[in-house]
Amino acid sequence: MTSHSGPGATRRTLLAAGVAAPLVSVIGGSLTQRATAGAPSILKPLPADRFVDFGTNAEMRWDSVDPRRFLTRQRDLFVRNHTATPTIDRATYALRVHGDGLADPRTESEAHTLSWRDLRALPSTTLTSVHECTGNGRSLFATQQGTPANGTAWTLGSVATVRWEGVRLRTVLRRLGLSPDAVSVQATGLDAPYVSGGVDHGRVRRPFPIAKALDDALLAWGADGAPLLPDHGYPLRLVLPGWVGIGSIKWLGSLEVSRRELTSPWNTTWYRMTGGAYPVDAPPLTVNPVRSAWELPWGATLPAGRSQVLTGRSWSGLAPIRRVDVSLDGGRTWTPARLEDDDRGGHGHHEDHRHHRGRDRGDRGHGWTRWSVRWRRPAPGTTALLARATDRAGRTQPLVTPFNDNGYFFDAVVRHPVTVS
Ligand SMILES: Nc1nc2c(c(=O)[nH]1)N[C@H]1C(S)=C(S)[C@@H](COP(=O)(O)O)O[C@H]1N2
Ligand SMILES: [Mo]
Repeated sequence: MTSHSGPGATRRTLLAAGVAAPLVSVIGGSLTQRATAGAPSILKPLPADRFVDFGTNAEMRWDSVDPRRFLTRQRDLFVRNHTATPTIDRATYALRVHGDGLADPRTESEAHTLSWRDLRALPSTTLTSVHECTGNGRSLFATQQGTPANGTAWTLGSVATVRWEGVRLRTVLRRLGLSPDAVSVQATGLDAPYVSGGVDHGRVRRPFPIAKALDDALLAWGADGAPLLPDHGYPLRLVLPGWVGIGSIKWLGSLEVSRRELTSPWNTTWYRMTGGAYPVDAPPLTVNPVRSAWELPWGATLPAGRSQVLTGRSWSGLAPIRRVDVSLDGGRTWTPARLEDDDRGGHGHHEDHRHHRGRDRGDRGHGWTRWSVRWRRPAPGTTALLARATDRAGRTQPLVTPFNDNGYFFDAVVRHPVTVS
């Protein structure tokens, strides 16, 4: 980065040099909360042919997915809001970074502030990742296993594959200067404090290990070649590829870097396994499991006696998908599906070289894998379609997911009902 005059030049210069004098904190004037009664939590259109609207959350309808399109467009992306989408002005926005895990420790009031221009002056990269809510598939605990769980009754539509654009978090941390003793980073959103059951839990925030920060964490300002939509974190969100969606904090306001383990209710109370057969000290959830979905309406009607191609997708937070087995007769017989995407599980990595600079080649991540199967002249009747995926790390979908109170990680093979007539 070079030093030049104009707003933000001082911070850029300091970032480049890896040293920084205390900067006066400027934030707060940039944020307008939509606190008005009746104001929508989600701002983008949610047409009924593409979304199931749960109020503060909305899931993508799998029957609206175009089998020819690999990436999910932002307009089609599910929304999960604990609060309501805030309106943030990029001109006065700043990301604050503080904590004793910095080489030059900073208290909260002494935080480094990075303006939009500071951030955009950093080397940009692209990264394709599976973006998924921890509770995806939750309603199947009730409908398939007879044990209802607490929370939004998603079917399988709180998942996407997104090609994000932004700057690696490690780039930012290294330029600011990191202590070798740093162990934990806490990301906090600028949306309103989360109030539930009369308790104010403070702003949505979740800590994650420094190893993830230095591996593939991204500060994203765009997706599919456009700025983030307000509902998806404008102007800046964190992306923790492959990890539970709650880790990818939207409307990112601050990062605390610490020499001790940080906590928040989002890793001590929620987003860990409770109830069922789980121990009381089950660890916070991190990497998403393996799951699959058919690109069909739930209870679809399909034509009898006609040969037809059925499509779907499988994904894993850990690794690309290696194989997918499908059953067209409720699980009696199985056949391998034909995989449409290459073994990196994505097409994004050879689409775009414009953003690649220096040693960062971009797109180390992976997306989901599309697949298809030909159904030859099915006989009339009702049956269930099943898909069972295995990822390159060797993880396979189970037939039953052990119950937990909040319905996280439903990864069992789903029985998708269809009628042939
Ligand atoms: N600030 C903030 N970040 C957040 C949330 C939130 O409510 N507030 N929800 C989280 C959850 S639970 C998920 S699954 C993802 C959803 O991201 P999306 O709405 O862009 O799809 O954002 C995460 N980041
Ligand atoms: Mo989530």
